Amino acid sequence: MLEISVPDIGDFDEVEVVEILVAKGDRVEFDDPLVSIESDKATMEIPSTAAGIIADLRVAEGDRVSEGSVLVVIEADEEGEPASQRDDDASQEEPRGGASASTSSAPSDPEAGSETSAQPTLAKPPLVEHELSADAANPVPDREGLPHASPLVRRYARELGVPIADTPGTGHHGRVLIDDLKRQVRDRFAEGGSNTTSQLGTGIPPMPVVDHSAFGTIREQPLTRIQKVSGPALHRSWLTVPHVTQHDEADVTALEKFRRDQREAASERGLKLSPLLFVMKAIVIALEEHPTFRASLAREGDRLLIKEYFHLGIAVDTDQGLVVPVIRDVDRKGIFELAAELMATAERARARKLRPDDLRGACFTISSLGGIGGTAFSPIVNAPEVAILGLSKTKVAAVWEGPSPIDLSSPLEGRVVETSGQFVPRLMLPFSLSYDHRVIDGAEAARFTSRLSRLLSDPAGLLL
Ligand code: CAO
Repeated sequence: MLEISVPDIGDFDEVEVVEILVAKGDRVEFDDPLVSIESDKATMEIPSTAAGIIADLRVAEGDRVSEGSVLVVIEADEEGEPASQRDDDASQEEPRGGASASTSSAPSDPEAGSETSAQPTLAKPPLVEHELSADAANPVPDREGLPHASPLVRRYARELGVPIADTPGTGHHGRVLIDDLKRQVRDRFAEGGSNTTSQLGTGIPPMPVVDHSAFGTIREQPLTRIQKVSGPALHRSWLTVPHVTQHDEADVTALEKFRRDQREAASERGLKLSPLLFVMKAIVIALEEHPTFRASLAREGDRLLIKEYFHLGIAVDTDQGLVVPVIRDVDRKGIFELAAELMATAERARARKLRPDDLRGACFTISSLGGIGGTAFSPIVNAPEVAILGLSKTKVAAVWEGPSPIDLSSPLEGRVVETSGQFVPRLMLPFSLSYDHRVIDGAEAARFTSRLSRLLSDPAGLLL
Protein backbone atom coordinates (compact mmCIF):
# COMPACT_ATOMS: atom_id res chain seq x y z
CA MET A 1 0.00 0.00 0.00
CA LEU A 2 1.19 3.46 -0.79
CA GLU A 3 0.06 6.70 0.77
CA ILE A 4 -0.07 9.71 -1.50
CA SER A 5 0.26 12.93 0.40
CA VAL A 6 0.33 16.64 -0.36
CA PRO A 7 3.72 17.50 -1.83
CA ASP A 8 5.62 20.73 -1.37
CA ILE A 9 3.16 23.43 -2.38
CA GLY A 10 5.27 26.41 -1.53
CA ASP A 11 4.17 28.78 1.19
CA PHE A 12 0.60 27.55 1.33
CA ASP A 13 -0.82 25.99 4.45
CA GLU A 14 -4.28 24.66 5.28
CA VAL A 15 -5.51 24.80 1.72
CA GLU A 16 -8.93 23.48 0.92
CA VAL A 17 -9.70 20.26 -0.90
CA VAL A 18 -12.21 21.43 -3.48
CA GLU A 19 -12.69 18.29 -5.50
CA ILE A 20 -11.97 14.59 -5.19
CA LEU A 21 -11.24 13.33 -8.66
CA VAL A 22 -11.12 9.59 -7.92
CA ALA A 23 -13.26 7.06 -6.06
CA LYS A 24 -12.37 3.99 -4.05
CA GLY A 25 -11.66 1.11 -6.44
CA ASP A 26 -10.70 3.39 -9.35
CA ARG A 27 -7.66 2.48 -11.32
CA VAL A 28 -5.19 5.32 -11.77
CA GLU A 29 -2.04 5.64 -13.75
CA PHE A 30 1.06 7.52 -12.82
CA ASP A 31 0.39 11.28 -13.08
CA ASP A 32 -3.42 11.00 -13.05
CA PRO A 33 -4.91 13.80 -10.96
CA LEU A 34 -6.29 12.60 -7.61
CA VAL A 35 -7.62 15.65 -5.83
CA SER A 36 -7.88 19.33 -6.52
CA ILE A 37 -6.82 21.78 -3.83
CA GLU A 38 -7.30 25.48 -3.87
CA SER A 39 -5.42 28.36 -2.26
CA ASP A 40 -6.40 31.98 -2.58
CA LYS A 41 -4.16 32.25 -5.62
CA ALA A 42 -4.43 29.01 -7.49
CA THR A 43 -6.06 25.64 -7.87
CA MET A 44 -3.72 22.69 -8.05
CA GLU A 45 -4.34 19.13 -9.06
CA ILE A 46 -2.34 16.66 -7.00
CA PRO A 47 -1.29 13.86 -9.32
CA SER A 48 -0.71 10.25 -8.46
CA THR A 49 2.88 9.23 -7.99
CA ALA A 50 2.10 5.63 -8.82
CA ALA A 51 -0.11 3.41 -10.94
CA GLY A 52 -2.57 1.20 -9.08
CA ILE A 53 -6.01 0.92 -7.49
CA ILE A 54 -7.39 3.47 -5.05
CA ALA A 55 -7.70 1.57 -1.80
CA ASP A 56 -8.81 4.39 0.44
CA LEU A 57 -9.65 8.08 0.40
CA ARG A 58 -8.30 9.95 3.40
CA VAL A 59 -9.81 13.35 2.68
CA ALA A 60 -13.19 14.73 1.74
CA GLU A 61 -14.18 17.88 -0.12
CA GLY A 62 -13.92 20.85 2.20
CA ASP A 63 -11.09 19.38 4.30
CA ARG A 64 -8.06 21.56 4.81
CA VAL A 65 -4.68 20.03 4.06
CA SER A 66 -1.04 21.02 4.23
CA GLU A 67 2.20 19.59 2.94
CA GLY A 68 2.45 15.95 4.06
CA SER A 69 -1.30 15.40 4.67
CA VAL A 70 -2.25 11.97 3.33
CA LEU A 71 -4.82 12.19 0.54
CA VAL A 72 -5.31 8.64 -0.75
CA VAL A 73 -3.94 5.16 -0.29
CA ILE A 74 -3.10 3.23 -3.40
CA GLU A 75 -2.65 -0.44 -3.88
CA ALA A 76 0.22 0.04 -6.21
CA ASP A 77 0.92 -2.25 -9.13
CA GLU A 78 3.26 -5.06 -8.36
CA GLU A 79 5.22 -4.11 -11.43
CA GLY A 80 6.59 -0.72 -10.61
CA GLU A 81 8.47 1.24 -13.16
CA PRO A 82 12.04 0.17 -13.55
CA ALA A 83 14.22 1.70 -10.89
CA SER A 84 16.22 3.48 -13.57
CA GLN A 85 13.17 5.54 -14.48
CA ARG A 86 12.39 6.61 -10.97
CA ASP A 87 13.03 10.00 -9.59
CA ASP A 88 15.45 9.00 -6.91
CA ASP A 89 15.65 12.48 -5.48
CA ALA A 90 11.93 12.39 -4.87
CA SER A 91 12.10 9.12 -2.98
CA GLN A 92 14.89 10.39 -0.80
CA GLU A 93 12.97 13.52 0.02
CA GLU A 94 10.05 11.65 1.54
CA PRO A 95 7.67 12.72 2.96
CA ARG A 96 8.23 16.05 1.20
CA GLY A 97 7.99 14.34 -2.17
CA GLY A 98 4.30 13.49 -1.73
CA ALA A 99 4.23 9.70 -1.36
CA SER A 100 5.32 7.26 1.29
CA ALA A 101 5.08 3.54 1.80
CA SER A 102 2.56 3.08 4.56
CA THR A 103 3.11 -0.59 5.42
CA SER A 104 5.06 -1.44 8.49
CA SER A 105 7.44 -3.24 6.21
CA ALA A 106 8.35 0.02 4.60
CA PRO A 107 12.03 0.31 5.08
CA SER A 108 13.17 3.11 7.30
CA ASP A 109 16.68 2.63 6.06
CA PRO A 110 17.07 4.37 2.72
CA GLU A 111 19.42 1.70 1.51
CA ALA A 112 16.95 -1.04 2.39
CA GLY A 113 14.28 0.88 0.53
CA SER A 114 16.30 0.94 -2.60
CA GLU A 115 16.51 -2.80 -2.54
CA THR A 116 12.74 -3.26 -2.70
CA SER A 117 12.30 -3.88 -6.42
CA ALA A 118 8.48 -3.98 -6.17
CA GLN A 119 8.40 -0.59 -4.50
CA PRO A 120 6.04 1.60 -6.51
CA THR A 121 7.51 4.45 -8.41
CA LEU A 122 7.95 7.57 -6.33
CA ALA A 123 8.63 9.93 -9.19
CA LYS A 124 7.13 13.39 -8.68
CA PRO A 125 4.85 14.37 -11.52
CA PRO A 126 4.44 18.10 -11.95
CA LEU A 127 1.59 19.83 -10.16
CA VAL A 128 -0.96 21.23 -12.52
CA GLU A 129 -1.60 24.78 -11.37
CA HIS A 130 -4.12 27.31 -12.63
CA GLU A 131 -3.76 30.91 -11.66
CA LEU A 132 -6.86 32.65 -10.43
CA SER A 133 -7.82 36.20 -9.87
CA ALA A 134 -10.68 35.53 -7.48
CA ASP A 135 -10.39 34.47 -3.86
CA ALA A 136 -11.49 31.18 -2.41
CA ALA A 137 -13.50 32.42 0.52
CA ASN A 138 -16.93 31.05 -0.41
CA PRO A 139 -16.75 27.86 -2.39
CA VAL A 140 -19.92 26.78 -4.10
CA PRO A 141 -20.98 23.12 -3.91
CA ASP A 142 -20.99 21.01 -7.07
CA ARG A 143 -24.20 21.07 -8.98
CA GLU A 144 -25.62 18.03 -10.68
CA GLY A 145 -25.77 18.02 -14.42
CA LEU A 146 -23.01 20.56 -14.83
CA PRO A 147 -19.53 19.73 -16.01
CA HIS A 148 -16.96 19.22 -13.29
CA ALA A 149 -15.39 22.44 -12.13
CA SER A 150 -14.04 23.63 -8.84
CA PRO A 151 -16.15 26.10 -6.85
CA LEU A 152 -13.66 28.81 -7.64
CA VAL A 153 -13.89 28.12 -11.35
CA ARG A 154 -17.68 28.22 -11.05
CA ARG A 155 -17.57 31.54 -9.28
CA TYR A 156 -15.13 32.95 -11.84
CA ALA A 157 -17.52 31.76 -14.56
CA ARG A 158 -20.40 33.56 -12.85
CA GLU A 159 -18.35 36.78 -12.58
CA LEU A 160 -17.59 36.63 -16.30
CA GLY A 161 -21.15 35.62 -17.14
CA VAL A 162 -19.90 32.53 -18.96
CA PRO A 163 -22.37 29.61 -18.78
CA ILE A 164 -20.28 26.75 -17.46
CA ALA A 165 -22.56 24.17 -19.07
CA ASP A 166 -21.57 25.56 -22.50
CA THR A 167 -17.86 25.58 -21.74
CA PRO A 168 -15.87 22.65 -23.10
CA GLY A 169 -13.55 21.46 -20.32
CA THR A 170 -10.02 20.36 -21.11
CA GLY A 171 -9.19 19.11 -17.62
CA HIS A 172 -9.30 15.56 -16.37
CA HIS A 173 -12.65 13.90 -17.24
CA GLY A 174 -13.64 17.11 -19.05
CA ARG A 175 -13.27 19.35 -16.01
CA VAL A 176 -13.63 23.01 -16.78
CA LEU A 177 -10.49 24.97 -15.95
CA ILE A 178 -9.84 28.68 -15.71
CA ASP A 179 -8.09 28.53 -19.08
CA ASP A 180 -11.25 27.07 -20.62
CA LEU A 181 -13.26 30.03 -19.35
CA LYS A 182 -10.72 32.47 -20.73
CA ARG A 183 -10.80 30.71 -24.09
CA GLN A 184 -14.59 30.85 -24.10
CA VAL A 185 -14.55 34.61 -23.45
CA ARG A 186 -11.92 35.17 -26.16
CA ASP A 187 -13.97 33.15 -28.66
CA ARG A 188 -17.14 35.05 -27.86
CA PHE A 189 -15.39 38.38 -28.39
CA ALA A 190 -13.89 37.14 -31.62
CA GLU A 191 -17.38 36.21 -32.81
CA GLY A 192 -18.36 39.88 -32.36
CA GLY A 193 -21.92 41.02 -32.84
CA SER A 194 -24.44 42.48 -30.47
CA ASN A 195 -25.18 39.12 -28.89
CA THR A 196 -21.72 39.10 -27.37
CA THR A 197 -22.54 41.57 -24.66
CA SER A 198 -25.62 39.74 -23.51
CA GLN A 199 -23.79 36.43 -23.45
CA LEU A 200 -21.09 37.97 -21.34
CA GLY A 201 -23.56 38.81 -18.65
CA THR A 202 -24.02 42.56 -19.07
CA GLY A 203 -27.74 41.95 -18.80
CA ILE A 204 -28.44 43.59 -22.17
CA PRO A 205 -31.08 41.50 -23.92
CA PRO A 206 -30.15 40.48 -27.47
CA MET A 207 -31.67 42.48 -30.31
CA PRO A 208 -34.72 40.69 -31.72
CA VAL A 209 -34.21 39.32 -35.23
CA VAL A 210 -36.79 40.97 -37.49
CA ASP A 211 -37.62 39.87 -41.01
CA HIS A 212 -37.79 43.35 -42.57
CA SER A 213 -38.64 41.91 -45.99
CA ALA A 214 -41.98 40.89 -44.57
CA PHE A 215 -42.96 44.58 -44.73
CA GLY A 216 -41.62 45.50 -48.17
CA THR A 217 -38.62 45.30 -50.46
CA ILE A 218 -35.22 45.61 -48.86
CA ARG A 219 -31.69 45.65 -50.22
CA GLU A 220 -28.48 44.75 -48.48
CA GLN A 221 -25.46 47.03 -48.26
CA PRO A 222 -22.33 45.62 -46.66
CA LEU A 223 -20.57 47.74 -44.06
CA THR A 224 -17.34 49.28 -45.30
CA ARG A 225 -14.03 48.11 -43.88
CA ILE A 226 -13.76 51.36 -41.92
CA GLN A 227 -17.24 50.92 -40.48
CA LYS A 228 -16.39 47.38 -39.44
CA VAL A 229 -13.38 48.65 -37.52
CA SER A 230 -14.81 51.87 -36.10
CA GLY A 231 -18.19 50.39 -35.14
CA PRO A 232 -16.89 48.09 -32.38
CA ALA A 233 -14.56 50.86 -31.10
CA LEU A 234 -17.48 53.29 -30.84
CA HIS A 235 -19.62 50.60 -29.26
CA ARG A 236 -16.95 49.84 -26.68
CA SER A 237 -16.54 53.49 -25.79
CA TRP A 238 -20.30 54.00 -25.57
CA LEU A 239 -20.66 51.03 -23.23
CA THR A 240 -17.63 51.57 -21.05
CA VAL A 241 -17.20 55.34 -20.74
CA PRO A 242 -19.75 57.19 -18.61
CA HIS A 243 -20.42 60.07 -21.01
CA VAL A 244 -21.62 63.54 -20.15
CA THR A 245 -21.92 66.27 -22.78
CA GLN A 246 -21.53 69.93 -21.89
CA HIS A 247 -22.95 72.34 -24.48
CA ASP A 248 -21.67 75.88 -24.83
CA GLU A 249 -21.07 78.54 -27.44
CA ALA A 250 -18.51 81.20 -28.29
CA ASP A 251 -18.97 84.64 -29.76
CA VAL A 252 -16.70 84.32 -32.81
CA THR A 253 -17.67 87.61 -34.45
CA ALA A 254 -14.17 89.08 -34.10
CA LEU A 255 -12.54 85.76 -34.98
CA GLU A 256 -14.62 85.45 -38.14
CA LYS A 257 -13.66 88.98 -39.17
CA PHE A 258 -10.01 88.14 -38.63
CA ARG A 259 -10.39 84.87 -40.58
CA ARG A 260 -12.04 86.62 -43.51
CA ASP A 261 -9.28 89.25 -43.49
CA GLN A 262 -6.71 86.48 -43.75
CA ARG A 263 -8.54 84.52 -46.42
CA GLU A 264 -6.78 86.16 -49.33
CA ALA A 265 -3.36 85.65 -47.86
CA ALA A 266 -4.24 82.04 -47.30
CA SER A 267 -5.58 81.40 -50.77
CA GLU A 268 -2.40 82.89 -52.25
CA ARG A 269 -0.67 79.97 -50.58
CA GLY A 270 -3.32 77.57 -51.82
CA LEU A 271 -4.80 77.22 -48.33
CA LYS A 272 -8.30 77.38 -46.84
CA LEU A 273 -8.68 78.96 -43.41
CA SER A 274 -11.42 76.99 -41.73
CA PRO A 275 -12.76 78.01 -38.28
CA LEU A 276 -11.59 74.57 -37.17
CA LEU A 277 -7.94 75.72 -37.27
CA PHE A 278 -8.57 78.44 -34.70
CA VAL A 279 -10.48 76.02 -32.52
CA MET A 280 -7.47 73.68 -32.65
CA LYS A 281 -5.21 76.48 -31.35
CA ALA A 282 -7.72 77.42 -28.66
CA ILE A 283 -8.07 73.79 -27.58
CA VAL A 284 -4.31 73.51 -27.10
CA ILE A 285 -4.36 76.45 -24.68
CA ALA A 286 -7.34 74.99 -22.81
CA LEU A 287 -5.57 71.63 -22.65
CA GLU A 288 -2.40 73.27 -21.33
CA GLU A 289 -4.44 74.80 -18.54
CA HIS A 290 -6.58 71.69 -17.87
CA PRO A 291 -4.23 68.68 -18.05
CA THR A 292 -6.86 66.09 -17.13
CA PHE A 293 -8.52 66.67 -20.50
CA ARG A 294 -5.42 65.30 -22.22
CA ALA A 295 -5.15 62.27 -19.94
CA SER A 296 -6.04 58.61 -20.21
CA LEU A 297 -7.12 56.45 -17.33
CA ALA A 298 -4.50 53.79 -16.47
CA ARG A 299 -5.69 50.25 -17.09
CA GLU A 300 -5.75 49.61 -13.34
CA GLY A 301 -8.12 52.55 -12.99
CA ASP A 302 -6.13 54.07 -10.13
CA ARG A 303 -4.27 56.93 -11.84
CA LEU A 304 -4.21 59.22 -14.84
CA LEU A 305 -1.61 59.15 -17.58
CA ILE A 306 -1.29 62.79 -18.54
CA LYS A 307 0.18 63.42 -21.96
CA GLU A 308 2.64 66.26 -22.21
CA TYR A 309 2.15 66.56 -25.95
CA PHE A 310 -0.58 68.19 -27.97
CA HIS A 311 -1.52 65.83 -30.77
CA LEU A 312 -5.14 66.29 -31.82
CA GLY A 313 -7.35 63.72 -33.51
CA ILE A 314 -9.55 65.30 -36.20
CA ALA A 315 -12.64 63.36 -37.30
CA VAL A 316 -12.80 63.22 -41.10
CA ASP A 317 -15.88 62.18 -43.00
CA THR A 318 -15.00 59.93 -45.96
CA ASP A 319 -17.20 57.97 -48.35
CA GLN A 320 -16.02 54.83 -46.57
CA GLY A 321 -16.90 56.12 -43.11
CA LEU A 322 -15.43 58.13 -40.28
CA VAL A 323 -11.67 58.16 -39.67
CA VAL A 324 -9.71 60.11 -37.08
CA PRO A 325 -6.20 61.01 -38.27
CA VAL A 326 -3.92 62.78 -35.83
CA ILE A 327 -2.29 66.19 -36.31
CA ARG A 328 0.84 66.24 -34.17
CA ASP A 329 2.35 69.01 -32.07
CA VAL A 330 -0.44 71.49 -32.73
CA ASP A 331 1.07 73.73 -30.04
CA ARG A 332 4.20 74.24 -32.15
CA LYS A 333 2.50 75.03 -35.45
CA GLY A 334 1.12 78.25 -36.86
CA ILE A 335 -2.31 78.61 -38.49
CA PHE A 336 -1.02 78.37 -42.05
CA GLU A 337 1.07 75.30 -41.29
CA LEU A 338 -1.93 73.68 -39.64
CA ALA A 339 -4.14 74.61 -42.58
CA ALA A 340 -1.78 72.88 -45.00
CA GLU A 341 -1.50 69.82 -42.81
CA LEU A 342 -5.25 69.55 -42.20
CA MET A 343 -6.02 69.80 -45.90
CA ALA A 344 -3.38 67.23 -46.82
CA THR A 345 -4.47 64.87 -44.06
CA ALA A 346 -8.17 65.08 -44.98
CA GLU A 347 -7.23 64.47 -48.61
CA ARG A 348 -5.18 61.40 -47.74
CA ALA A 349 -8.00 60.12 -45.54
CA ARG A 350 -10.49 60.45 -48.38
CA ALA A 351 -8.06 58.81 -50.81
CA ARG A 352 -7.63 55.97 -48.27
CA LYS A 353 -3.92 56.69 -48.03
CA LEU A 354 -3.58 57.04 -44.27
CA ARG A 355 -0.93 54.95 -42.60
CA PRO A 356 -1.56 53.27 -39.22
CA ASP A 357 0.77 55.85 -37.61
CA ASP A 358 -1.46 58.67 -38.87
CA LEU A 359 -4.25 57.31 -36.68
CA ARG A 360 -2.37 56.97 -33.40
CA GLY A 361 -1.24 59.09 -30.49
CA ALA A 362 -3.90 61.76 -30.01
CA CYS A 363 -4.57 63.23 -26.59
CA PHE A 364 -7.89 64.85 -27.53
CA THR A 365 -10.21 64.75 -30.54
CA ILE A 366 -12.24 67.38 -32.39
CA SER A 367 -15.20 66.47 -34.56
CA SER A 368 -16.44 69.33 -36.72
CA LEU A 369 -19.84 69.23 -38.33
CA GLY A 370 -19.77 73.01 -38.70
CA GLY A 371 -19.40 72.82 -42.47
CA ILE A 372 -22.57 70.74 -42.68
CA GLY A 373 -25.04 72.03 -40.10
CA GLY A 374 -26.75 71.41 -36.80
CA THR A 375 -26.98 73.28 -33.54
CA ALA A 376 -25.45 70.71 -31.14
CA PHE A 377 -24.61 67.03 -30.94
CA SER A 378 -23.11 64.57 -28.46
CA PRO A 379 -19.87 63.14 -29.84
CA ILE A 380 -18.63 59.81 -28.48
CA VAL A 381 -15.34 60.02 -26.59
CA ASN A 382 -12.52 58.50 -28.65
CA ALA A 383 -11.38 56.25 -25.78
CA PRO A 384 -8.89 55.85 -24.20
CA GLU A 385 -8.90 59.64 -24.56
CA VAL A 386 -11.20 61.23 -22.03
CA ALA A 387 -12.78 64.13 -23.92
CA ILE A 388 -13.89 65.15 -27.38
CA LEU A 389 -15.14 68.45 -28.76
CA GLY A 390 -17.96 68.61 -31.29
CA LEU A 391 -18.28 71.78 -33.38
CA SER A 392 -21.62 72.80 -34.87
CA LYS A 393 -22.47 75.46 -37.43
CA THR A 394 -21.78 79.10 -36.67
CA LYS A 395 -25.00 81.08 -36.64
CA VAL A 396 -26.05 84.70 -36.33
CA ALA A 397 -27.78 85.21 -33.00
CA ALA A 398 -29.31 88.18 -31.20
CA VAL A 399 -27.16 88.71 -28.14
CA TRP A 400 -28.03 91.19 -25.41
CA GLU A 401 -25.33 93.81 -24.82
CA GLY A 402 -25.43 96.05 -21.78
CA PRO A 403 -26.68 95.72 -18.24
CA SER A 404 -29.10 92.89 -17.64
CA PRO A 405 -32.71 93.84 -18.34
CA ILE A 406 -33.73 91.72 -15.36
CA ASP A 407 -33.30 93.17 -11.89
CA LEU A 408 -31.31 90.43 -10.20
CA SER A 409 -31.07 92.19 -6.84
CA SER A 410 -34.20 90.31 -5.81
CA PRO A 411 -33.99 87.13 -7.88
CA LEU A 412 -37.22 85.64 -6.58
CA GLU A 413 -39.12 88.66 -7.78
CA GLY A 414 -36.85 89.35 -10.78
CA ARG A 415 -38.53 92.07 -12.79
CA VAL A 416 -37.85 93.66 -16.14
CA VAL A 417 -36.22 97.06 -15.78
CA GLU A 418 -35.33 99.84 -18.17
CA THR A 419 -31.67 99.61 -19.19
CA SER A 420 -29.48 101.13 -21.84
CA GLY A 421 -28.64 97.71 -23.33
CA GLN A 422 -29.80 96.26 -26.64
CA PHE A 423 -29.84 93.11 -28.75
CA VAL A 424 -27.04 93.00 -31.30
CA PRO A 425 -26.36 90.44 -34.03
CA ARG A 426 -23.32 88.28 -33.20
CA LEU A 427 -21.78 85.23 -34.82
CA MET A 428 -22.04 82.38 -32.36
CA LEU A 429 -20.22 79.07 -32.65
CA PRO A 430 -22.04 76.28 -30.77
CA PHE A 431 -19.87 73.47 -29.44
CA SER A 432 -20.34 70.36 -27.33
CA LEU A 433 -17.79 68.73 -25.09
CA SER A 434 -18.34 65.04 -24.27
CA TYR A 435 -16.17 63.73 -21.48
CA ASP A 436 -15.47 60.67 -19.37
CA HIS A 437 -17.11 61.39 -16.04
CA ARG A 438 -14.76 58.97 -14.27
CA VAL A 439 -11.95 61.42 -14.96
CA ILE A 440 -13.59 64.82 -15.38
CA ASP A 441 -16.18 66.43 -13.11
CA GLY A 442 -19.00 68.56 -14.44
CA ALA A 443 -17.63 71.74 -12.86
CA GLU A 444 -14.24 71.16 -14.47
CA ALA A 445 -15.92 70.59 -17.83
CA ALA A 446 -17.91 73.83 -17.49
CA ARG A 447 -14.70 75.70 -16.65
CA PHE A 448 -13.03 74.14 -19.69
CA THR A 449 -15.81 75.12 -22.10
CA SER A 450 -16.09 78.63 -20.58
CA ARG A 451 -12.37 79.09 -21.09
CA LEU A 452 -12.65 77.82 -24.65
CA SER A 453 -15.49 80.25 -25.25
CA ARG A 454 -13.41 83.20 -23.99
CA LEU A 455 -10.40 82.14 -26.06
CA LEU A 456 -12.45 81.97 -29.25
CA SER A 457 -14.02 85.35 -28.68
CA ASP A 458 -10.61 87.04 -28.51
CA PRO A 459 -8.57 86.22 -31.65
CA ALA A 460 -5.69 88.52 -30.70
CA GLY A 461 -5.27 86.79 -27.33
CA LEU A 462 -5.57 83.42 -29.03
CA LEU A 463 -2.93 83.93 -31.67
CA LEU A 464 -0.36 86.07 -29.86
N1 CAO B 1 -19.59 77.01 -38.96
C1 CAO B 1 -19.84 77.51 -40.18
N2 CAO B 1 -19.12 77.17 -41.24
C2 CAO B 1 -18.09 76.33 -41.07
C3 CAO B 1 -17.78 75.79 -39.83
C4 CAO B 1 -18.57 76.18 -38.73
N3 CAO B 1 -18.33 75.72 -37.51
N4 CAO B 1 -16.74 74.96 -39.96
C5 CAO B 1 -16.41 74.97 -41.26
N5 CAO B 1 -17.22 75.80 -41.93
C6 CAO B 1 -17.19 76.10 -43.32
C7 CAO B 1 -15.79 76.20 -43.85
O1 CAO B 1 -15.25 77.47 -43.63
C8 CAO B 1 -15.99 75.91 -45.28
O2 CAO B 1 -16.49 77.04 -45.91
P1 CAO B 1 -15.91 77.56 -47.33
O3 CAO B 1 -16.13 76.44 -48.27
O4 CAO B 1 -16.69 78.76 -47.61
O5 CAO B 1 -14.46 77.83 -47.09
C9 CAO B 1 -17.10 74.89 -45.29
O6 CAO B 1 -17.76 75.03 -44.03
C10 CAO B 1 -16.65 73.45 -45.40
O7 CAO B 1 -15.65 73.20 -44.45
P2 CAO B 1 -14.97 71.76 -44.37
O8 CAO B 1 -15.81 70.89 -43.57
O9 CAO B 1 -14.64 71.30 -45.74
O10 CAO B 1 -13.59 72.07 -43.70
P3 CAO B 1 -13.20 72.09 -42.19
O11 CAO B 1 -11.80 72.52 -42.16
O12 CAO B 1 -14.13 72.86 -41.37
O13 CAO B 1 -13.29 70.58 -41.72
C11 CAO B 1 -12.94 68.28 -41.83
C12 CAO B 1 -12.40 69.64 -42.21
C13 CAO B 1 -11.99 67.25 -42.39
C14 CAO B 1 -13.01 68.16 -40.34
C15 CAO B 1 -14.34 68.14 -42.40
O14 CAO B 1 -14.30 68.20 -43.80
C16 CAO B 1 -15.04 66.89 -42.01
O15 CAO B 1 -14.79 65.79 -42.53
N6 CAO B 1 -16.00 67.01 -41.10
C17 CAO B 1 -16.86 65.91 -40.70
C18 CAO B 1 -16.40 65.30 -39.40
C19 CAO B 1 -17.39 64.28 -38.97
O16 CAO B 1 -17.92 63.51 -39.73
N7 CAO B 1 -17.69 64.29 -37.69
C20 CAO B 1 -18.74 63.47 -37.17
C21 CAO B 1 -18.20 62.61 -36.13
S1 CAO B 1 -19.47 61.85 -35.27
O17 CAO B 1 -20.02 60.82 -36.32
